[in-house]
Amino acid sequence: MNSNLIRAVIMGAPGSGKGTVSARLVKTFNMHHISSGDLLRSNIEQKTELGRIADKYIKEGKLVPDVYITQCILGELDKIRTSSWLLDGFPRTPEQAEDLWQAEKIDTVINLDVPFDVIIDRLKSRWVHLPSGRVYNIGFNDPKVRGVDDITGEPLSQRPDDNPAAVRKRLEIYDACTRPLNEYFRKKGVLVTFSGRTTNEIWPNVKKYFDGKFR
Ligand code: G5P
Ligand code: MG
Repeated sequence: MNSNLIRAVIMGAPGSGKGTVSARLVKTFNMHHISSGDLLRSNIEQKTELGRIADKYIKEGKLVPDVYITQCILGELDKIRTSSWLLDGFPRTPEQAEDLWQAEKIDTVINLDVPFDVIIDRLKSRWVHLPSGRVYNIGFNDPKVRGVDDITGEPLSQRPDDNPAAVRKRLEIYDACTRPLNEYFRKKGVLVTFSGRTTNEIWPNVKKYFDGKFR
């Protein structure tokens, strides 16, 4: 296996900017981006068996059970053995973390630390192009034409789990199930935390870290 490959995970609360930082990392460091949320939403769109199961959990802001998501993600990683990759949104539970750690060699886990008050505000103004996963935010990265995807010209929508009740649930679950994984990866010696209130504040530090570690 090529030892220059990067195998990285990006973690952080819902809306902390994982997708936004991932897009910048993928462009700068030529990595495959695997977002568990995008994969599930694409399964829902295509009405697969996994999509049918995931739909109700996602709408309520709850986690999809480990058994479905772990198999799906490890299967995706298997398809890109010879590429660098960035895993976004997985793992989220101790069981997922352990299964991933057993299956793959992880070089680094990036943890985005953004205050909840900032996140709650942001998610109100998020618009997405569901088929591609492209994400916009009014006042931060606006689409060129309001309500329309820059690349395809198709209409943008709001995510069903960005309503206030689902956002509250997602943040609660993050605190209870996912935040404790920081300690798990810290003990493994691979965790790096980046704190800030905006992606533009966090991104230069993430880039500098990747430049130092992987170039
Ligand atoms: P997802 O899709 O993984 P979340 O909840 O983890 O969803 P989300 O909402 O996708 O995370 P993000 O990727 O961290 O957020 O953030 P983002 O999209 O980049 O940024 C959020 C918004 O803020 C965007 O509009 C962006 O443009 C804007 N923004 C970014 N930076 C700034 C800034 O500096 N300023 C401003 N003003 N705006 C900014 O998972 C969804 C669901 O799928 C299931 C669960 O049900 C989950 O709830 N799921 C799983 N279930 C079990 N196990 C797993 N591993 C699962 N993975 C997914
Ligand atoms: Mg995301």
